[in-house]
Amino acid sequence: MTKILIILVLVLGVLAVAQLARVYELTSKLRGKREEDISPGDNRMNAMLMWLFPVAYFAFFIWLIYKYGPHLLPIAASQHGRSLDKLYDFNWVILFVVFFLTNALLFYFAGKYVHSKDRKAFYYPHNNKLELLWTSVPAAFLAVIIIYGLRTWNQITGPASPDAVQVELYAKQFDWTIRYPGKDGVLGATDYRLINGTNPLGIVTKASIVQRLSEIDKERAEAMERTENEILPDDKLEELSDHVAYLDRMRERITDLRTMMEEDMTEKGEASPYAHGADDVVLKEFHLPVHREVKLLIRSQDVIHSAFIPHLRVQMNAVPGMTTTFKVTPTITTDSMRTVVKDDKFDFILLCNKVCGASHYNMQMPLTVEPAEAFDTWLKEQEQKPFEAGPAPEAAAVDTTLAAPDMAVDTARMQ
Ligand SMILES: [Cu+2]
Repeated sequence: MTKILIILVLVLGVLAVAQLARVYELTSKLRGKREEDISPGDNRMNAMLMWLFPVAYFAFFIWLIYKYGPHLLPIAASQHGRSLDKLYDFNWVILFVVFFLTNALLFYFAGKYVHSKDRKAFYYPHNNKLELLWTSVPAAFLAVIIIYGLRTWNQITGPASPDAVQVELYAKQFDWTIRYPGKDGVLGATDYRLINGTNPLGIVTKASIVQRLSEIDKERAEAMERTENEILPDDKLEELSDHVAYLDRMRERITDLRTMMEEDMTEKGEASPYAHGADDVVLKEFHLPVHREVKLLIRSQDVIHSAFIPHLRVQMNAVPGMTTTFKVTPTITTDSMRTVVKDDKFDFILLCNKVCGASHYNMQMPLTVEPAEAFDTWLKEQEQKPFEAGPAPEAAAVDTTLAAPDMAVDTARMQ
């Protein structure tokens, strides 16, 4: 209601001003003055306004910075975050100086050279020295901005050191799953065909392959039984036979994957990516060590998401079908940050920064940054309950059409 009233007042105000202008026009006509005649008084008033306007303009600008400045990015809590902020501030300083200087001069001269009958404009068509000056000075400034920017960019996007801690951020609609490499320090290979309730990232291990195959066989047997023992309409029968064909194709591909894995492991031994999945730790909790370089490996299961940790100045797309990376060294622990921002409940946060669907707004996870020793202890605790996707590898027979494997999986951790 208040809004409607404000709009009404504004509209009436505009109408009133228009009517006043009309009255002024008519009185000028009555006094025998031509409408386009501009008196020296008019000119002086305009010149004065030219000087008054920038005062209001700059005051408003400074007020905006004061009012909304604190809503820009929060304190940087990572190494590259600080250099990024320095670059950002450096650019702002240049922009502010140029903005105030050019606008101040623009309005000052507009007011100073108010029209005067006794003054004639000075004809000054060209000056090579001036041209050179106003081309080279901005060019030099731009070169500095670009070189400084590129150097910072290269530092941020350069390769991570080989002993950086590997952490995988796995995005799907609409949550994050975190994977740590376990004792061997290397993340194992993954394959989407192995994704199921207990192996949400599709980690390739002998056990997970056996489990997935047995699931497929069970599903196939159920479908076959229905086809043989139930009286079903034709379209339902067709649907079931399509499904069986799909399961057969899936089984073949997973068997191929197993062959590939076995060959790779025989050939490369410990260097094979398939040799590292069994001890990977999959969690719904996100911890990072302070002052230690971390290499984030970012993947997506369905659509494009974006991993965004504003305090760490981390942002990288999560693209289905590929792994993107971002290296970061946190510099402030969660505890120290709580003291800095004077909030006991403060947590760093991992957000999705791509509108990825209906619950995008809620695709977030708190992040705990802790001292390196505390992180190591925490990770060891998680390793005590290693992620297992099926029976122990030695129990895995090639023929998996038997009973469903014993699912000794800590599913509670996956919730
Ligand atoms: Cu998302």
